[in-house]
Amino acid sequence: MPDASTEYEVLIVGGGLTGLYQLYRAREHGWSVRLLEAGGGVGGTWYWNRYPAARTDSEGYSYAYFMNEELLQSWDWKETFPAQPDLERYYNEFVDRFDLRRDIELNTRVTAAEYDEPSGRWTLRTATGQTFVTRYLVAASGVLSVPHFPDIPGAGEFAGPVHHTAQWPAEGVDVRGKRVAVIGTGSSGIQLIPAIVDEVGSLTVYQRTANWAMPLNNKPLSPQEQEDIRRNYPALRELLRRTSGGFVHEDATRKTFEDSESERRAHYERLWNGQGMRAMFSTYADLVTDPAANAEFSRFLAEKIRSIVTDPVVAEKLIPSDHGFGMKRPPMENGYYEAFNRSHVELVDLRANPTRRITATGIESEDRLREFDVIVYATGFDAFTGALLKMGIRGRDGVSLNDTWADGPFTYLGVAVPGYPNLLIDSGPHGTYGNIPRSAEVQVDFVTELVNHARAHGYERIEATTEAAEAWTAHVYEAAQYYLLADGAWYVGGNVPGKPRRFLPYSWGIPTYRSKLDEVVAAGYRGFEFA
Ligand code: N01
Repeated sequence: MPDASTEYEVLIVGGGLTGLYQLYRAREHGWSVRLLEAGGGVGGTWYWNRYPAARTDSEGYSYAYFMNEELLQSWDWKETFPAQPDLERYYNEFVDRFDLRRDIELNTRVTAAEYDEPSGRWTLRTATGQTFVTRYLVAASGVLSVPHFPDIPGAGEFAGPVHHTAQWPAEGVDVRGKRVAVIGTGSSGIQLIPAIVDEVGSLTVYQRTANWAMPLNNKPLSPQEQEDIRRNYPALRELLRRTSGGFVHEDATRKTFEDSESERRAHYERLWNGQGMRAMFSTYADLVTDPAANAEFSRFLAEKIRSIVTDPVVAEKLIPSDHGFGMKRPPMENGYYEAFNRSHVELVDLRANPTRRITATGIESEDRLREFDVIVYATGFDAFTGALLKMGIRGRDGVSLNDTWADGPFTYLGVAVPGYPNLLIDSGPHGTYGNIPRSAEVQVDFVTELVNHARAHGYERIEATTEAAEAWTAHVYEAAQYYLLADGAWYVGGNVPGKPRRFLPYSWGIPTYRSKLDEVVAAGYRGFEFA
């Protein structure tokens, strides 16, 4: 453990897949670096989200780190969509293989980060009372890393165990024969519900907004498929660089009504039977831009839900009425709809039957009190800005980032904020977003070269100009206008009461974002000032 006076050139906050990759790059370039991680282990999302059946909906081989051929060749993806334990193992193996662990400080949550203008240094304080000083503060604190707990009256009164999917205990939760409530039907709830349905005594699902889920269609990978994957990494890398989300799914080029009804139907069926996020990218080019096209696909999905869920009243409740497919990030499911055919599963529609309060024994709704042994919050995250705004960041003149972003984030390229010199953001608002390792590597590589540029020229300070940040922030919002978006989506801040409604990620895809960064570099880091 470093003593209080230890100073680094770079401190990375966050030991998830983004921060670990940043640490790898930092090492490669010989920076004096340390990584601070709040959790007791590495892996970020894949350390915290240990709920049953937590897994990616990115094909594992597209989710790998691509910068080291030996690493690529030495890891076998056992199933198409790896589960949390496999991914946690992957990040631990990565850290050990490249001897990164000696630069990682676990159980170290940053609670304050203050910039000192005269020295050009950031001082970080942690929840455990440590102090670190650094020239560059690199935030890799994640976009879905701060769990959101809804403010329900009486929430602290429940006498039994209460768990959030994103803070699932490592020893697991015993739900066998128990009366379990799950609040929330986003990707986490939709993965969890079928995974525990066989074990619980009863399951009550509290749904505020129905969601469009499609089958994940996960399957084990045979030794032959694994070998093919290892051989085909060069081609895969090119595909992932080309597709808008950095997924294996090609972006659709045809529009919905260019196909006849029967062609469309056949295409929709193929998507339903396909794997992962394919429908999000490969349905039709106008899926999330043309309301009629969107309604067409959503109608198809509604029919699917009606065909699976035997109780027509429950089926109608499970069909979203306030947004079409893709207007929110769609969850991928494995037996979710079927779970509602089980006699011990109840769906509580919170719009028709709101929660009054939580009591010592259960959840009291308008109609009645339901008693439980365990309550699970699957209520999502304070996305994109949550982690940064919880870090106590103060820039020049002690100005708080929370004040600077009171009306929503203000950034240049999602990487830098005027007034916050040497704060560089690897994962946050206004940056690129997609298959996370693929979007993260673009941003991390840019930040790495930006710091290298400053080092090579003997600069000690990097800061975005206000004009550049104004133009980028306006561009992020303008870019999002082309898409059909659900009001309550977490990527517009709609899931957290009081959060400014702003479109949070950059929406024109990873290749476009990468080319914008390339232009900035080619123009001598236009929009940045160095001193
Ligand atoms: O969170 P969510 P999540 N009372 O925000 C409900 C990634 N991920 O953890 O829609 C009652 O999507 C809320 O209702 P509403 C993925 O990117 C990926 O599920 O706001 N309910 C919603 O139903 C995903 O999109 C995987 O009306 C309340 C739910 O809680 C992102 O993480 C797996 C409420 C939250 O859904 C977030 O997913 C898991 C309240 N007061 C996560 N407040 C993969 O498969 C909120 N809710 C890769």
